[in-house]
Amino acid sequence: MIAMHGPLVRVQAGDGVVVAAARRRLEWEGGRPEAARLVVGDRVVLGTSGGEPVIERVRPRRNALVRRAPSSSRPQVLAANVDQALIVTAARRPAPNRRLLDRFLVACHHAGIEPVIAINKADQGLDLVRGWIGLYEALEYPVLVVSARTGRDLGAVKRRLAGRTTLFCGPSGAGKSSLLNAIQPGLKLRVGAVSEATGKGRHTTTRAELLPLELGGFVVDTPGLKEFGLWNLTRSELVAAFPDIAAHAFGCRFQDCTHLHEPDCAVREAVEAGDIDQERYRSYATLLEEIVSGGR
Ligand SMILES: Nc1nc2c(ncn2[C@@H]2O[C@H](COP(=O)(O)OP(=O)(O)OP(=O)(O)O)[C@@H](O)[C@H]2O)c(=O)[nH]1
Ligand SMILES: [Mg+2]
Ligand SMILES: [Zn+2]
Repeated sequence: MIAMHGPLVRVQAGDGVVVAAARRRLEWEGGRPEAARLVVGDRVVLGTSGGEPVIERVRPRRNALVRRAPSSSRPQVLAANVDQALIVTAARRPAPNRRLLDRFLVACHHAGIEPVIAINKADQGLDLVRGWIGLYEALEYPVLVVSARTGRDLGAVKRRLAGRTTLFCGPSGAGKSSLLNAIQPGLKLRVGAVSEATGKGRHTTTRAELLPLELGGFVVDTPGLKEFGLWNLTRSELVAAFPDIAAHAFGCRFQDCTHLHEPDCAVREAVEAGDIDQERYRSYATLLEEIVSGGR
């Protein structure tokens, strides 16, 4: 499935594209998923009704990147059936947001989607990111430092994309669409300037869309996200998604230690000793509190 256009759905069928309506009662093979609405990346079975193409069934999802829809208690699926997610962050404008980056990393881990961190706009200078790139590399997340404007290291991005389906995600204005245009100018995706007043993007891309690459493979360009609330994670799944925290958790006195306030907590000791990065620990603590309070 390529994109939703109100009631109509654009579907890649072989080499061609078909515009189809979805049956009112879609059949979800393998059972209804948590968020039973078609999303970009869904694999569907087409039939016809009155001579017009219709979507009859949806294949089981191999994976899905899900967040809590803003100010609601419902899940929102960003895309399904992707091989990897390229989490795009600007080097300076909009200001890099470690908390949001960690949220994306946790959600990818939970969904079983391989994350790749892309620091775009390297031409703006790397002083705001230099201090922590090595930390993420040490956690074995690939980090690409690139520039859609100057073309810096776009070859590395292309090698990552070739032959795979990649979700481009990150805040508005980070340059997701610009990177895709730089890689494949024929895409002609709309891009929008970062606001001078707020330093934020202007939500230029308004719907997720699956795009075929000349290199082979597909990308999903998505609208920038301001928030990423976790959906349906347990405490232990959260710890598992923080390899740096998980590596120390076995040393805590209490087996069910939350690493927030218990005595003899090996995680907090490691933070104090500088063995766990403070910002990573803050991300963990924020997300844990969100889980405990039910996501509000
Ligand atoms: N200096 C510099 N500016 C860039 C670079 N890449 C993108 N930009 C600019 O950043 C602004 C935002 O780019 P977009 O590609 O629209 O960002 P986006 O992430 O797709 O944003 P949304 O669609 O709103 O989520 C545009 O003005 C781009 O020209 C870069 O490598 N260097
Ligand atoms: Mg865009
Ligand atoms: Zn602990």
